[in-house]
Amino acid sequence: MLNPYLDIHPDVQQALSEGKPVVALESTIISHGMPYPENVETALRVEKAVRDNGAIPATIAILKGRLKVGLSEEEITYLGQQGQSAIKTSRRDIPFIVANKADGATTVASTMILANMAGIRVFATGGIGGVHRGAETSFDISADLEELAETKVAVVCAGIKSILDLGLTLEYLETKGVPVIGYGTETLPAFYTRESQFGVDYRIDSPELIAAALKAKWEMQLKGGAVIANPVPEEHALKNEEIDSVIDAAIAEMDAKGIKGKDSTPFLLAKVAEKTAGNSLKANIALVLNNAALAAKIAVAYCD
Ligand code: PSU
Ligand code: MN
Repeated sequence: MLNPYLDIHPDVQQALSEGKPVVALESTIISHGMPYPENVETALRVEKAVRDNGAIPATIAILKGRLKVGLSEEEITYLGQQGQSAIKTSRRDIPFIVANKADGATTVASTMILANMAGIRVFATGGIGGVHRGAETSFDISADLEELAETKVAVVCAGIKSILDLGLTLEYLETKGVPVIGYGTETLPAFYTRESQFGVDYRIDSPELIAAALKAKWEMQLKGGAVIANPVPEEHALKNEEIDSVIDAAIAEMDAKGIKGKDSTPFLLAKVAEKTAGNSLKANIALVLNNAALAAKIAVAYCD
């Protein structure tokens, strides 16, 4: 590999050299998205779900300034124990984490960048960043959306968490030419819930057809990624009433405390987790596993 900053795990490197399917996984979800020790357990189960569905997992992070594509169990545990003290690393942060030889947990945007450096095309996570509520005055729009516009990686997620403005996020993605595919659904899932009032661009029910669309997009040199929205499994979905008031209160508290910039999303994620206790964490774990399995199937189809 020509990139002197990049360490690709040997299992991942071997799969890539042989043209076998690989699925990228992010690490902010481990450090900032879930509490320890559930975060480590989940990260390891997610890797297993990728393997069980025929692909090789590559969890991505920055450790001691090295860009890591594929982590060992020890490295995942280390990152999980750091929790919120790991540095949340998006596109703008990468070179500084590297220069400082620091540890960085990668967001969707930076995970896409590192996956692309390694040549990985499919990525599974829980939820992506988006346009925040009130963005018309705060300008808070996640760098994830810009990355989806630029970088050739497909992101499998459970839709968009309603800490965000779903409608504005869809408008932004449309402007940037990023397709939003609903896997087996006509409406955009909202992370904890299977449905929202918004439609997806394309409903596709087969991983093979999703892979074919991605291949067509990239073979004709269209830049950018795709969002594949996979609803949370029915038995773990929460009720709107359960989650809406919690999110509204979390946003009010965030505004009152003047929290903004890169701290907004972690604050909201932590508040929602705290206020909904067990059920939201169960849903979160179930949907990430479900996304890992789908991403592996898409990666397998993409390599065929
Ligand atoms: N949304 C979620 N769960 C998450 C995140 C977002 O439902 O874990 C994390 C992801 O790592 C995502 C990041 O890339 O937050 C977005 O942060 P920001 O809004 O600051 O760009
Ligand atoms: Mn932001």
